[in-house]
Amino acid sequence: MTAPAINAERLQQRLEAFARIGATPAGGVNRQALSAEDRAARRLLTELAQARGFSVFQDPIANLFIRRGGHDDSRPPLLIGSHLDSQPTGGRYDGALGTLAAFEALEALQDAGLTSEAPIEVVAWTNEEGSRFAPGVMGSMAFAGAADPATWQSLTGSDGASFAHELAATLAALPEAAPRSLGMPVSGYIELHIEQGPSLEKEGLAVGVVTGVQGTRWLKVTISGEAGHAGTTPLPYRRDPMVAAVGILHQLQASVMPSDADARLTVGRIATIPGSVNAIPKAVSFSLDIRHPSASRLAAIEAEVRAICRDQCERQGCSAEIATAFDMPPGTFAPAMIDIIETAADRLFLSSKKMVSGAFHDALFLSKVAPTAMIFVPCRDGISHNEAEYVEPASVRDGARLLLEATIVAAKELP
Ligand code: HGY
Ligand code: MN
Ligand code: MN
Repeated sequence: MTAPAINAERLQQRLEAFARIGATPAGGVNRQALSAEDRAARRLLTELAQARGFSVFQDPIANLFIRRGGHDDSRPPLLIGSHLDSQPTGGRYDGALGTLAAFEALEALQDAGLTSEAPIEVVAWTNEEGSRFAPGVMGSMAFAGAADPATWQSLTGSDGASFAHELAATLAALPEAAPRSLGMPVSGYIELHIEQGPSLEKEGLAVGVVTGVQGTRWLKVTISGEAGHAGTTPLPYRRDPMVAAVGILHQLQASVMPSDADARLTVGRIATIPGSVNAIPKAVSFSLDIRHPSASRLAAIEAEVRAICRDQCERQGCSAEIATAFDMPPGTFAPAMIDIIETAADRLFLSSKKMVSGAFHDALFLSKVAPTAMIFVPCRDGISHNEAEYVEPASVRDGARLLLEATIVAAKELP
């Protein structure tokens, strides 16, 4: 079966409609996991699915599935999709593009009166970002059996919300979605996503054929010292956790990072307790997001972080507590699925290159249970996790065309 045309116009309108859910004044979206905005986006997708006669399911971690049957419904479904949750000041394409392009693929097949061999299911994974509730990729991790959602029930969000409460509210908000148990056999998974980096745009390439994902580790560092008076406490008498924290971060950025061009370190959050202008803090906490394509280097960087924390704390008479909030080892995708995507890109005359993803994705956990790979499209200046995130309509169209083309082949060829 050759792929029918996707309706680029309709997809663009869908992207705009979803961008209005959680829209921020600067043109981005704030649609954090399991929030009212996330629930609104899930509802809209469910209503679009019901209007098409597709069936809708939800599993216990609120992963949302939209199913269109195939010629042989006894076969495990091919999953295509991404996520609908966003960063607090996120862009309108991160996650939404892959989810809505997957839905467009189902619509295009239906409009053309074509039926895939295996059934196809569009999936919106719960809490890919991990920003409100850590860790990220919760839905796909649980689906792949790599984590037990019961361990997350007592989590509190960055906004103080209860994970259990927000999950229950999200599940209850979609009674139309038939409940489904966690995990199921899947014939394959393809995810379309923006690159969130500059290389495709710089090299003038239409798409990226993603062969794997680098590793990610999130640490929460809490430095404890002694609270004191800002005016009366001479410096030598202080045990100031902020001085230790600044020493740690300076040493990491000045010595550890420059020694390894493939390493990435980000401090996205820092807080002091009690947070009073005129009191030496009792404690300082900060997040560390560490990335590397190599698992051994990731472990080595974490060991360096721990050694530097010990050393800087000793100098300041402070102590450090380091908790691992997320540990996602690097992974590689299935050659069979990579090949399906690459040959489909050639068939569509879309210039492409193979590449590893700098961002983590739900696809990494799906790759543990089914042949999986990803498609990237360029985004302007490689900007993402930023309200200015933008994708040219031509790239939206190319990514969706390639997703549909590869989906039809995978739904036929994968067992
Ligand atoms: O942080 C990440 O890599 C993903 O974009 N959430
Ligand atoms: Mn994403
Ligand atoms: Mn993201």
